[in-house]
Amino acid sequence: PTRPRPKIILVIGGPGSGKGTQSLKIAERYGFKYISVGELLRKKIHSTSSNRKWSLIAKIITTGELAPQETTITEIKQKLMQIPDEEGIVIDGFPRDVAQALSFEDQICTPDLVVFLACANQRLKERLLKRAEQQGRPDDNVKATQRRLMNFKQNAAPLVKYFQEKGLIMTFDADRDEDEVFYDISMAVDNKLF
Ligand code: UP5
Ligand code: MG
Repeated sequence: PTRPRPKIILVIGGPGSGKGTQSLKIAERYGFKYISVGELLRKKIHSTSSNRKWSLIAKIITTGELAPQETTITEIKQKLMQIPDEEGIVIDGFPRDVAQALSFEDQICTPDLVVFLACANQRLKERLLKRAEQQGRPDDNVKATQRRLMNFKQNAAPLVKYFQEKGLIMTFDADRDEDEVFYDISMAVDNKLF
């Protein structure tokens, strides 16, 4: 018998929409492997500090812009190769735009489900500000946060439309308590994937 195809869930949404929070809950409930693409890039930057290409990418990310698409996809591919075929996977924070979505499909696969966390801009700002006070990622400064929000605003509508036309996306109101958000996501995943 052929092996079961791994289930792949992509989680997208604005900065601070709860992608990390909800992806980890998905991973825990369904026993999926968790990949945060932002984290993947940040780790790579730390482990290759003297490398020219990666210092440039560090600068890009610190200002809130997107890393080059091919580099990002190469990193994702490498990570996926370490995961056994039969394991489900939840990918946090990818794709960021339609070009990346096309490239993912082309080079990797069609996802089984795209979870879109919809949240008001003002709420995103509040959450990022709060997190910046507690931990502070290099891109949690005021300027970079504005860029991240702007980029998201620019790219989100076409990206959501793209996945809508493929019947792959489900939108969740992420402007609620995180457990309420997850309850709805888990109902949807139960129905669509199991
Ligand atoms: N929080 C979460 N849910 C809440 C809720 N329901 N109610 C109240 N509070 C809630 O949550 C953010 C904060 O809000 C936390 O403090 C949390 O407790 C609270 P989190 O789950 O961290 O949200 P998330 O959407 O993951 O926010 P994050 O800041 O990580 O989003 P970004 O999209 O900015 O970050 P990411 O790591 O994905 O990307 C970072 C950068 O990497 C990008 O800007 C880009 O430069 C680069 N990148 C690429 O170039 N390409 C990629 O494909 C991916 C990343
Ligand atoms: Mg995150």
